[in-house]
Amino acid sequence: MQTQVVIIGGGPSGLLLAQLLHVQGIEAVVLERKTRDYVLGRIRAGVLERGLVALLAEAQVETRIATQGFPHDGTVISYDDQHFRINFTDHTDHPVMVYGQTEVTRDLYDAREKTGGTTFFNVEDVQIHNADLEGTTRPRVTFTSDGTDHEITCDYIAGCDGFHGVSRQSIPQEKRSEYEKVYPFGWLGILSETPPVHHELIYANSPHGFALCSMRNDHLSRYYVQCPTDDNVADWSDDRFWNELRRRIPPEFAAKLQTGPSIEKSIAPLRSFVVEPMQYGRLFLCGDAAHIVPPTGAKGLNTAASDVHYLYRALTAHYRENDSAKLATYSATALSRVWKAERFSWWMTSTLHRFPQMSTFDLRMQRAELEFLRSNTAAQAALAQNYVGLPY
Ligand code: FAS
Ligand code: PHB
Repeated sequence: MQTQVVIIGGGPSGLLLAQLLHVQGIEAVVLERKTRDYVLGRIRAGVLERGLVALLAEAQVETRIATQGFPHDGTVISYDDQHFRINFTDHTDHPVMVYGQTEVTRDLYDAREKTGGTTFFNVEDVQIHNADLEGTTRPRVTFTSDGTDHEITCDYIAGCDGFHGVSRQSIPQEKRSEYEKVYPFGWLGILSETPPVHHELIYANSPHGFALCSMRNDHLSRYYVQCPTDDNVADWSDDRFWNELRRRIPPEFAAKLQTGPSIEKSIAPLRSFVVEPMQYGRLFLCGDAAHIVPPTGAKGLNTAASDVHYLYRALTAHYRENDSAKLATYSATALSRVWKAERFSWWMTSTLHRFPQMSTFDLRMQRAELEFLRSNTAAQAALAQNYVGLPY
């Protein structure tokens, strides 16, 4: 089999890239380890930056988000007995869009099926060959799907297979540098068919730990509480979760909280991670295959989108204008924005969570950071610019 671009991974990165390339008349084959339904069953991100919303329009999948997405002009931040609002549109002229990653992925799969593009599901033993060879030797990807062996020869490979995929590992150890910070806590998240406690998100730093009140729509809420890394989700009854959430958010919101049975409940570990470079010969990494952020800044999915923007733009210049300069500088260009997203996610996590063994001085520094943010317009503008999305 031959194609122009093989995309390993059928999550949001891979599907968005495939759809954008299709719009430009560039052929791609997508390889996904799981089934479409399994991928759609993952509950993950909920907040889209303006850049991702624009990319979805460019990919011609903006119809549902235009009617079912919720623009948010700000967010609430609370600490101790204070809370205040950051106004995104005052500082940036842009809202963020609340629209679940599950729906983004669903829209992209629906669009992919309409294009008739080739997608292999249930793939196993994916291997990348000749990605680093220059000259006329073309890269190959071999794999099995439903018991049949396959080989695809291509021009380029996009590694969109997430943190546990094969793509990053296909870059020789001696050719890559990895940067990592593992946080001493996780997030216990639940989804409940209840009205959100507030019409905007609430990020709460409380003496009992971090909490986040989010949503998917007017009758589907998404909540998180910081928990120890070794907690077991089976030990968290719904009642225990709701009681813990209540005591971490301001009383005026806690009093309005409508609870109900959880329809999804899971614990996610938190880490910061970046691999450099994000390319090796004709293999290009996008999204979680190259970097991970703690979800506090809502940057995971959105930084995957900016990688896809840079790679799509580079591949289009190559195929449409015979200009490969952007391909050559993809890693440096993508990493420049990746590191800014890493910084913001680390800063939001450090400012809003209670770390084990925090000294009284550490606690005062955290409160001073939040006091400065509450009282300083420039500080609020900086948060707003990062949250709605730095320019591509
Ligand atoms: P993904 O991991 O989404 O997709 C990679 C795809 O590749 C998967 O479908 C996988 O099955 C497939 N794959 C893996 N290995 C393969 C192989 N060898 N061959 C073929 N396919 C292979 N971000 C936020 O902004 N907010 C959040 O609240 C948030 N919550 C999260 C919760 C969890 C538990 C996790 C794990 C992540 C969360 N994220 C969140 C980050 C998340 O949204 C990612 O940034 C986003 O899924 C990145 O998309 P992809 O790069 O496509 O990677
Ligand atoms: C979510 O709605 O899942 C969500 C929103 C904002 C975050 C993290 C997760 O920072």
